[in-house]
Amino acid sequence: MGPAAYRTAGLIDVIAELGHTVVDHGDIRPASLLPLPMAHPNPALRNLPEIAAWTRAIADAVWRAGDAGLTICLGGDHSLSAGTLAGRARLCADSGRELFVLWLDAHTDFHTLDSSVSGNLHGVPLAYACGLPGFAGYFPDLRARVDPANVCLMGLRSVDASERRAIARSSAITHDMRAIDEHGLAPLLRAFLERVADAGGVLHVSLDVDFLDPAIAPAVGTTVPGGATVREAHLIMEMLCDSNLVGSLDLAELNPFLDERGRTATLMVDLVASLLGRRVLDRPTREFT
Ligand code: B3U
Ligand code: MN
Ligand code: MN
Repeated sequence: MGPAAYRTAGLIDVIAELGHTVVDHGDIRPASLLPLPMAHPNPALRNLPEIAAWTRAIADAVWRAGDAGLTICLGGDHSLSAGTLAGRARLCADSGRELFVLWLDAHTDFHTLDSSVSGNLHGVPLAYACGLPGFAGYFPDLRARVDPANVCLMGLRSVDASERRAIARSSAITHDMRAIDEHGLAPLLRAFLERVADAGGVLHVSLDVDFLDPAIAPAVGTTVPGGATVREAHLIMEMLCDSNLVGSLDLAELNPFLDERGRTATLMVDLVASLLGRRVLDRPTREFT
């Protein structure tokens, strides 16, 4: 229901009104909605064959969409990013551009199929895309992986013990809410964007609704208090717009059943608008180029 809620909240018109041409590829479906059952030693895993089929379909669609414009993927829970990252990594491998990932989330989503305790596969997409072990034979083989050293996670405030160890062992950059409170978002993000720019890279942004504080974004199943404010979230999107580095965006975890009069969907649409150039005032110079 996420894509329908974004369409109802006016996402396409908002983007078009900012002067962009929108090509809507419609809702993606896996080749078969009845995938064969898959046995896995972790009995907790839920909907494994379905998510594997979705991952394949989304990766193919993202790869076919190409890298000419900015690809926006509407979810759906965060397992959608297993597909989008696989597709974007393949595109980058084709073009020789280096892929960077900004992961905006209360969670790291860095479980493997073996380590997941909840069995919810929205907890694994980043680990899969980074090529952590244990996905072979279940999820589609990656044509190209994401280099964990090119990943920056922001907004963390709920990390399982095994994920905490795995993310610490990886070379991903992690900014929990404490880091944001101590330093502010802007310098942390600016440092990462400078790295992307220096490498001539292209950035994929994965925005989980639970990055935002539940008081402003209630429409998500895994709310965690203490999230980003409206102002922090817009600042990120404005800085990303100024950087001109973003090639793709995921909007993940919106659950319209949990929304209050569409306010979460509307906020997410407003954030996309900031990313795509909506401004309060014109700025004489770009903050970051
Ligand atoms: N790490 C927990 C919680 C979680 C991850 N992503 C979301 N929730 N949305 C898990 O279930 O794997
Ligand atoms: Mn997530
Ligand atoms: Mn999350």
